[in-house]
Amino acid sequence: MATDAELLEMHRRMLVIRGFEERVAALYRDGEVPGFVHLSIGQEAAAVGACWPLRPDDVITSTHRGHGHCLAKGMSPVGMFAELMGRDAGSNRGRGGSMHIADPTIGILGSNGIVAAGLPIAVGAATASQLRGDGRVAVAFFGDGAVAHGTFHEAINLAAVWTLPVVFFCENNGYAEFSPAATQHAASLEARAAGYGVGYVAVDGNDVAAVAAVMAHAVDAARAGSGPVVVEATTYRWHGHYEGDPERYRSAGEVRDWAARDPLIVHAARMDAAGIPADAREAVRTAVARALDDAVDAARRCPPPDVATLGDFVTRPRPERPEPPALPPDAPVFRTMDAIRSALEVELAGDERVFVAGIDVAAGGNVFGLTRGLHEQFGGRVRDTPISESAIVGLGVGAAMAGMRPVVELMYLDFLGVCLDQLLNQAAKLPFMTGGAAEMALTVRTQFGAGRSSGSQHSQSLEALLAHIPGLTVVMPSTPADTYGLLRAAIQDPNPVVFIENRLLYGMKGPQPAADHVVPIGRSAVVRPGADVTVVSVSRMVHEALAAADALAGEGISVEVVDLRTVAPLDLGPVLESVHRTNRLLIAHEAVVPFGIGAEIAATVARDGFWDLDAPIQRIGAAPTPPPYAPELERAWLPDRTDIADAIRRLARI
Ligand SMILES: Cc1ncc(C[n+]2csc(CCOP(=O)(O)OP(=O)(O)O)c2C)c(N)n1
Ligand SMILES: [Mg+2]
Repeated sequence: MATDAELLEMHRRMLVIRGFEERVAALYRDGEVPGFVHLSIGQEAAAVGACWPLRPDDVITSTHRGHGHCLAKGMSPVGMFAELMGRDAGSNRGRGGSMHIADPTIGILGSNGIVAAGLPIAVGAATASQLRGDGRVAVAFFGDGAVAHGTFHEAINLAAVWTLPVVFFCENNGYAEFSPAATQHAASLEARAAGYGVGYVAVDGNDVAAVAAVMAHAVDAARAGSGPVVVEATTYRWHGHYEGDPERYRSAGEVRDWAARDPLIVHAARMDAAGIPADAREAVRTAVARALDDAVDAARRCPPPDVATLGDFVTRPRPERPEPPALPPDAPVFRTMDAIRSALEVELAGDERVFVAGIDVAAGGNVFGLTRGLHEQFGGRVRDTPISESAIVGLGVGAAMAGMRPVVELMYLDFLGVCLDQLLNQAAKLPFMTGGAAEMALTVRTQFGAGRSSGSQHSQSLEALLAHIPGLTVVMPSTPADTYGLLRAAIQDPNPVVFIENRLLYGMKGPQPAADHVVPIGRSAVVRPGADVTVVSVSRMVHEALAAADALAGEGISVEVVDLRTVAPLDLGPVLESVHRTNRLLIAHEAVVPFGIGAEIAATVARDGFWDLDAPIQRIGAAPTPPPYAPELERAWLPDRTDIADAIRRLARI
């Protein structure tokens, strides 16, 4: 039973949310708040009750309708008003807005404009908590509409399999946008929870004390290690889906019924029953109103961000590192696959925050045998996941936000297609959208490689897709030593890094560097000096370019080969310097030519002063079709050393 003081505090917290959002509605109407606004007026009891038992270091993930959650978890209204007005002093430095309010320093890992995206992020934070044994619980807020999303399924299943301390808190307000819940789901949430082997509790989401009591139990149980639980709070929103919604979908009778159950009315009855005097309640109301009016005034006085800071918070500064010394000629030899395994081993051993997760990376040691033995050595820090790529990348995002350095594996680069949101909208954007507050030291290891009839869905080189996303770092090493040094740098990097290996190189041998070999990210390298033609390449194609250069040396054509090593950010300094001497440029990659990274390189080289090149810039890549299966077709599709040599000859002759 809540004490009188607790009931009064619940009352105060709900009034803060109600008053905050009423003011936001007015500010939006008057044009002081731009963008989209989704208000939760009518749902205050769910937000306050759900956060009631949380410790300051517990975490929440929220939704597009998240003002109430953030206030209930402890954010100050002034920073939120300033954010909504797009001010530099806003909670997200004016980079987030209503749908993205966050403050990771007090456990708010973000409201989210993507339905259901917060669930795997909460799972990641809970994984961090489980690995650290710090007793933190994650609460994932979501709406009834989110239950239809695949990400919901992946997140809840993973949390159940790993017995994670997460409470999945559904605010069932009866609608997803304009669609009644009955048209969206054929089974109840209770039945679904049972299907995942997860506990379920229903609660009147408009009764704050009831929600707080249910959540106290759920949070305690999760903290004690009993795994995830689903709480479904039935509630109702008074405003439209968004401000300006014509609201054609609800009946007058429905609105009347819910009016009697407004959370402030329900709680007033409880306070009446407890004998809490009216003047105490009124004093709270007056104080809240005054504080909110002051907060609006304070936010109005804040200036907008300086436009000169537009580029801030996209990428965190990387550790300054020198290029490691050249490898001695008598260095021992190792394979690319040894490089990956030993880089993971060294980072796991050296940093408690590092963990590895993915499909069959633990007991099975990865389908290519890359992680064999690491699970035996590091236990739960090397863990198998279900086949749930959104949850795999999402758990990496959430764990990174919780301060870990996750290394998650996407078995094949092509599988990007089933989890792109977590890279595109979450990992890449959260540091920016939180004004630099979100940690995102995430590494996504993956591999590709055509040439072995793996077919259209297991072969493609998709780095340009990733490099086109501001905020992502994309690394594609070509040698065992670079693989070792760059993977270590990726894991240590404060930014989200997609580390793309070429599986045809796994068995390739090369000199093994010393254990402390770390290669700086974002630096290309001249791997063969030459005078007549510059060839820029990446990953396995570097070796094809080198073979072509060898063949052409006999014909008197001297070829300089540059290995990009990192695709984003591109380091074109050595390329420009080289082209300045050779005046001829060929770019060779395994990806299809149109819209590939070759286009970006060609445009930059052309812009930066080489209009008097001796020949037009040439690009070589795969034909613009999906990767074919038949070996004959695949050979015709994929460029090789012969194609590169032919292109160089043509360039050299012009
Ligand atoms: C992945 C994705 N699909 C669609 C949308 C558009 N959209 C935003 S909110 C919403 C309805 C969500 O309903 P629910 O989960 O019940 O939350 P509520 O709005 O009721 O709080 C939709 C379809 C989106 N933002 N993200
Ligand atoms: Mg809803």
